[in-house]
Amino acid sequence: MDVFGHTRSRYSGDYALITPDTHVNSTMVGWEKATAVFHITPEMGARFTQYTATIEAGGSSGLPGESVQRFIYVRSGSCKLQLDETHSLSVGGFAFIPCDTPHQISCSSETKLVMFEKVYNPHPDFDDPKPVVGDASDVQGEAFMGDEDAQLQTLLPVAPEFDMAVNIFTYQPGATLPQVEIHVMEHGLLMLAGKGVYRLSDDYFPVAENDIIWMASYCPQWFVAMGKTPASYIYYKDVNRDRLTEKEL
Ligand code: UGY
Ligand code: MN
Repeated sequence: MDVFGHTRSRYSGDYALITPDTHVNSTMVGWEKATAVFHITPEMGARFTQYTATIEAGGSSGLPGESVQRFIYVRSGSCKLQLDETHSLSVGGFAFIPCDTPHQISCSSETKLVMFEKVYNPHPDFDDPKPVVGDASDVQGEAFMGDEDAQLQTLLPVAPEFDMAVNIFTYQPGATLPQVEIHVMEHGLLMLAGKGVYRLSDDYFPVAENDIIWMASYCPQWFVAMGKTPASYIYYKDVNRDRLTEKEL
């Protein structure tokens, strides 16, 4: 008999686990032939958004709101990004678009994009960040805290003008986050491949490809990769700003 009325999805104040069976589409004003699933938003208590945008053949993006910076990562399909010039992005391609920067994403076949957006908090001592366009396969990984089996790719420059970071973490089976982390930065995360167990607060969840997680500031977190193939996830974090002068959303 089919199991019904159950899901692995959880929302628990300082974290959320969001599994694909619970996704619900929203329309997006200003976008053409496109829908979004908003996974993580301020309604949940987050200070950023994470959503999946699905653009059909012939569809295109709209602009984010005032002061909102946008990060896109191509999960499937391909697109053209009209920015300073036209960039072609395929799976693994990514772009950071500073706030209030005209741009458009257009697709000639169905394409899924991982989207992170955040209101920019300028730093008085630094100029605003410039656009970044790249491909994850060109970004060198680094052993995380000396562990070659836990490779961290930092997709955006580590520089004070950026108030957000997006990284890809890839773990060999059996590799772990070396400590239970408790920190002020919040995270939005998408499992790109593989599986493992995520500790969120005092709970432990089996997680697999396409699961999404929100971790609030100070949510205890830990991960172990399991199975026969590497586990990887892309994740957002807020960085580089004085906590007392951070603008309220
Ligand atoms: O960047 C981080 O805080 C990262 N180590 N956290 C995580 O993977 N949950
Ligand atoms: Mn962390």
